[in-house]
Amino acid sequence: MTQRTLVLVKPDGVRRGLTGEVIRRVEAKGYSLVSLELRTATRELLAAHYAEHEGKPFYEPLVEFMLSGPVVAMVFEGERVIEGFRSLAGATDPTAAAPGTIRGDLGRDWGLAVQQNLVHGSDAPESAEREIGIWFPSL
Ligand code: DAT
Ligand code: MG
Repeated sequence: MTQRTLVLVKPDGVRRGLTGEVIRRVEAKGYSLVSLELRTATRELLAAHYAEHEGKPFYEPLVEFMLSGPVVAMVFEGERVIEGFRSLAGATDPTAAAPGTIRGDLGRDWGLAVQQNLVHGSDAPESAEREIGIWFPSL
């Protein structure tokens, strides 16, 4: 089942120069890059992107963090890429994320209000479609 997913290299990943490493891992797995853009998010865009988390304790710190610098937004395509990228990314908490994953190998727990965990990946076909529409309306 060929799918598309939205991947973001978050501001911590861009700042730390890990964009290439993230792309390398995803391409090495066999997924294809469909679209890529370096951009600075806006509050409006993030409100749509993170609508499911509105009202949670980490929501405001999450939005502030995502506004703290540019992100690299990408669409990848491949067989079961939604689940596959989540597997490459690892658990949300970088300390708990398994070694071998992007977050497990490269993410650090800074004891902050929000997990600065390097990457975002859509978690289901419906969210992938919704998120790709938000970040890449022309796709
Ligand atoms: P994921 O990014 O693994 O899909 P999520 O959708 O549950 O995780 O949350 C979105 C982001 O919000 C996550 O990447 C980091 C932050 N976050 C989630 N839960 C958190 C928590 N309990 N404490 C701090 N930050 C959290
Ligand atoms: Mg999520």
